[in-house]
Amino acid sequence: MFIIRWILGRIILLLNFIFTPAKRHRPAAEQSAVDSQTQAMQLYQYKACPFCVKVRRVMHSQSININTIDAKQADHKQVLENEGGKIQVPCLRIEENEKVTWLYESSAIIDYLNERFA
Ligand SMILES: N[C@@H](CCC(=O)N[C@@H](CS)C(=O)NCC(=O)O)C(=O)O
Repeated sequence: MFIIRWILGRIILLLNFIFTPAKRHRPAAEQSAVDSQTQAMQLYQYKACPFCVKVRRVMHSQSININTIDAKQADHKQVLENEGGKIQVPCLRIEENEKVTWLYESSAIIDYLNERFA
């Protein structure tokens, strides 16, 4: 089972690489405004998870630069479970006005990013 999942994961990464979407180019000032907002965000994810790849593709195509956190690492997984509420990726951690929101579900994350930055 592990080996099948591993192979599928590599195929997803390969296809993602081959069909990398074009990147949006914003004027420098606009991009820097977006970057300053996304500094307060972190994407908890697995490298080869198809739902995470889906979110990363939107981030790439919209030039949304969000720090990614490898939730396979025990310490990060613990934080995700303790603070987010469950171990499921992708999960977007958003820190705003000293309030932290953990947004689960790839479609909800994509809708949120599109609404804010697309
Ligand atoms: N409906 C969710 C599905 C996410 C999902 O199933 N993620 C898997 C990884 S591909 C997961 O987090 N599994 C829990 C685990 O690996 O512990 C979404 O679209 O984000």
